[in-house]
Amino acid sequence: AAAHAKALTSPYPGSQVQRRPVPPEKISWAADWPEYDPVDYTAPYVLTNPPWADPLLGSEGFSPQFNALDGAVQRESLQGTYSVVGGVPRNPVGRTGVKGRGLLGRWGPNHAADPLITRWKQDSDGRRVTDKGTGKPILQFVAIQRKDCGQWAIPGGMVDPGELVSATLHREFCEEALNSLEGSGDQSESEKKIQELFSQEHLLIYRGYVDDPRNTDNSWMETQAVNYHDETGHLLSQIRLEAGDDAGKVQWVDVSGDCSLYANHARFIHILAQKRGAHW
Ligand code: RP5
Ligand code: MG
Ligand code: MG
Repeated sequence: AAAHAKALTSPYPGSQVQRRPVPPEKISWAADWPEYDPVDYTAPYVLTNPPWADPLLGSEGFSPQFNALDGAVQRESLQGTYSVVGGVPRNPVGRTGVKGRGLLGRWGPNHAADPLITRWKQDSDGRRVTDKGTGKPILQFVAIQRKDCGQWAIPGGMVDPGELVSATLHREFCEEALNSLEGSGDQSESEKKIQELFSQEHLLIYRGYVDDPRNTDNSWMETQAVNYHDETGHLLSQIRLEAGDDAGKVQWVDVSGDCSLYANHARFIHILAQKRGAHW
């Protein structure tokens, strides 16, 4: 797997904790480093046993089944089998300078889903806009500004235990980009349009490890980024975006190489642009 970078940044999100610096050549667990001494950090809130978090390892009655579907909790990694050393799972990409769970709830993989909602950029006459340099049409995607760090990102979120990833993608988009909760009874016109968009054919853009700043040596983010595309632009033209939940702002953003986004989301957008033949 490719190395990580955001997973090495200090301070650890939401804290003053400085990660143990990890030089690039020591990221891999295969690199010998007997004196490696990561900082132990699990956010106080995670230790209060919220329903989305695991107990401490070694707690009575907690015997997680790693590399397996553990009851409703998916502890298999999209990266393949990960090592469990002395009962503690190991980040499949490598060292991060922090042990424990940081802000993450699960030991091992923490599964998320990222809905990439796209349309072609149009001018006021409804014609597609192409980039002057590359001559390729410009794609737009729905981005949110995260409340936790102020960075722009794909409106993704965690897969609840037992939840289908397709349901997570739809739910998180509604929560973060429309500020609506589905299943609230009678469907509004816009909910129907969104329903239609999510039942259309989609494109898997990325599945695997996320280079998330919250990752630790023992807990890490993984995602499935899936593209739902409004080819004509008619489906989404009347939809009013409204930020909700952990999103502070929401807007359509032009896809380009200048995108600076949370974690390695820009990489997902790059793959998306290539798959759709869009300007980057
Ligand atoms: C990223 O964190 C994922 O790619 C996804 O966008 C997001 C999920 O976490 P929350 O938005 O729920 O904090 O790693
Ligand atoms: Mg969310
Ligand atoms: Mg989110």
